[in-house]
Amino acid sequence: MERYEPLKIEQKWQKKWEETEAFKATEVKGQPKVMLAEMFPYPSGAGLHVGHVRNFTIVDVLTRFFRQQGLNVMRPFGYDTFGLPAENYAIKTGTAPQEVTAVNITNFRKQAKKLGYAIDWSREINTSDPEYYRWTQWCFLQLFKKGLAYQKESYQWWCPEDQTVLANEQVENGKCWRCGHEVEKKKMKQWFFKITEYADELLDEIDNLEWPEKIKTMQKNWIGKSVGAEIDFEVEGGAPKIKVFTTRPDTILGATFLVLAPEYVGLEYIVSEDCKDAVAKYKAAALKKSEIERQENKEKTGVFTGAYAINPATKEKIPIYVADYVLAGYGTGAIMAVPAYDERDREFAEKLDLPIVEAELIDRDAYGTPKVTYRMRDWLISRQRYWGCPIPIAYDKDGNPHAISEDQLPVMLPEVKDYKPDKSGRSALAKAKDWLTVEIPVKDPKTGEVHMKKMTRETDTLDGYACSSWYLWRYASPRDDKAAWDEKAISYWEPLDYYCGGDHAVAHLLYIRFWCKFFADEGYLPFREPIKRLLYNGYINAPDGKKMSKSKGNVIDPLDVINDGYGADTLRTYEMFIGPYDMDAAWDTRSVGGVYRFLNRCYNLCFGNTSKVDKNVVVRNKTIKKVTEDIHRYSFNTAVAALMEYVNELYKNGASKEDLMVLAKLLKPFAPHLASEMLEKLDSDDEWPKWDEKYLVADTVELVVQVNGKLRAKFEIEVDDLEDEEKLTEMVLADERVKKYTEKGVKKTIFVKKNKLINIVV
Ligand code: ANZ
Repeated sequence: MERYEPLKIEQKWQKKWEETEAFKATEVKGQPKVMLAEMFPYPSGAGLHVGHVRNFTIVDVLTRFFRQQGLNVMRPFGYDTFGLPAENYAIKTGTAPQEVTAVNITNFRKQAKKLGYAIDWSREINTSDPEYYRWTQWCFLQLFKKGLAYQKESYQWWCPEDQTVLANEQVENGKCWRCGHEVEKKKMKQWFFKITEYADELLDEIDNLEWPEKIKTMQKNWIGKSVGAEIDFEVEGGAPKIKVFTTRPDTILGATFLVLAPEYVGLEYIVSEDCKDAVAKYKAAALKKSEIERQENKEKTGVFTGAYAINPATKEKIPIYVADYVLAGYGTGAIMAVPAYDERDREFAEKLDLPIVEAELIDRDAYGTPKVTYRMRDWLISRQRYWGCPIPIAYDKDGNPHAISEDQLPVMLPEVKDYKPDKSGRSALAKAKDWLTVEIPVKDPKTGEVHMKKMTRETDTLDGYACSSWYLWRYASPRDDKAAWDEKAISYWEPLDYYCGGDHAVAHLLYIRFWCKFFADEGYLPFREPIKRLLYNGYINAPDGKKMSKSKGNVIDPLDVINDGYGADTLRTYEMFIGPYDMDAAWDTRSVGGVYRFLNRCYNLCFGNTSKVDKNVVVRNKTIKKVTEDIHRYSFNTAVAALMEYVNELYKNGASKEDLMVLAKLLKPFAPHLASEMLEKLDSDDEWPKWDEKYLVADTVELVVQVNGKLRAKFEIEVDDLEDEEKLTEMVLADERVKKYTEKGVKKTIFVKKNKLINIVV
């Protein structure tokens, strides 16, 4: 008999699948479909890591399972390629991100193929491909036309040393990641998507999704709907009124001071002359803190503005403070402080020795206009970075933004040599002088005539999340050059049935829902929720339980596992066996060996002698049922465990051809190469087997009987009978096999239920 040689078998089947385009998906009217996808990866230079393998294999197990059940299945693949890592690499090395990305994609594809995924490779997409981002730009323009992409001043991290804007992740402890200089916030005009327009719908429809509860809760908290009121406070000396947002208008009698965010618009009209310096100093310090820091439960700080407001309920004069625990972007950026009822206000009052008044509660509507507020803000999408999708906008000489016309798309990302943003805070696109000027058709509002007008292009690029907010729809018709997605194809395949990932609970998963609702409203999509079911997988940690990281030197490279001779089937099966899919798990090299031995046993059983008698019909049917139901409830680890038990039984009793066919079919989603090899040997198709209930009526267990400690007989009994000691003892003592050892008379019987054992002492 030949030996199990995974690498040989895997190469053979991968070649076959490639040549026959085995996983190409086409619409078949009337045939039920399933579409599955993982959150597409960023193709880093390091290649696939064990986390990718877990994520992709979950999708693949389901893909193959549904294929074997006769459904029309689509499992596409793509790459999320724009973003900072490639750009940072480009800045450091001067290599074009386009080049690096192409190399990394080639490597990722090669590695994914080595894992034997049932991917329809004709549907591969890449967000930095002009044929793709042309349609990202089209999407932007639709939002722009409807006023849902707009510009507004906003604070950005700014490094005064490098003279450049920084992304959040480039700020480390308040310092620039590159030069270490302290960063500050600078006000700049930025582009936003108006996601808040859909806040209510995004919130209301969460409960209908088949998503993990924890993700649903995170989205709800992120949207953060608050029902409260706005109340106006007059300011002494004639400065404009201060509007506060409160969820507790009924506590107004206890409002003993007001607090404004340091960025409060109009602060300068409120602050008195002698407090100006102190306030300015405080504001400068506050701008250096992130919002997260400001919300942390640290000691409260703040300064007096020198001004007073009138509490409309008590008519009392109350002082106005500035403090960074009040955020500029929430509510109105101003609060009435009620230290008797609000914890943060109490801390602040105690620190600054301000009055705390336990006043009675009054009617909520007495002074307040009802107001609903959301924690979610509009989505800031402009980046002063090179490696992103160019925003299809140009400015006239007065600085007004105009849409690039759709037939001028894509706005190609220009080639430059130096990828660093320049000193004006603009991205490296500003250095492409030839590219900057463009002529676009503009309609004269009076005559209606269209003229070509010279304009200057936008040099900001889009946040990468914009590129990933519609990619699932591109999968329906990835080579379409007439539209972002084809109406017919998308109504057949989508919404997506299964989506798997372990990140982006609120960002990506909220943005894609927002775009879906918008494009449904525009008539481009026939559904309002893009993802039916979400599987949120856990992380794989190093053997010591710590996060894998290059610096700790504890990274396991999945390709090493394959190339060490274990093969992809072992790697895949192991990563499904490692634990419940949604829990973090630590890598265990010994257990990899265990899975490898299990696959060897499968191979040896199949290529060894088969038994002519069918002794395993009960366990076979039970295994079919268990594996089927386990995969349906995503319990992949217990499905693999059931297969291992099944193989143990087959070893004990001998395996019939039927037993082996079932084994190979059930194994195929996990170890597709080996299973294909087995099915070929058995001359069998891979149709998912069905179980016959008649073999599963009662659950039975084995009862062991000893006489004076020696094993004398075994009984197959129903599980429920373990509860009836008398009945069991009676049955055992009456059995011929036992009787011949107990003729001298039974002294006593000992029943150990836990071990399913009866010991008879004679
Ligand atoms: C008076 C009051 C009394 C408040 C009381 C609460 C309890 P949620 O529920 O999260 O929406 N607030 C309003 N705007 C704020 C801002 N920009 N930054 C920080 N805090 C702000 O919280 C709403 C409450 O948070 C509001 O109601 C306000 O304090 C504060 F017993 O007003 B409350």
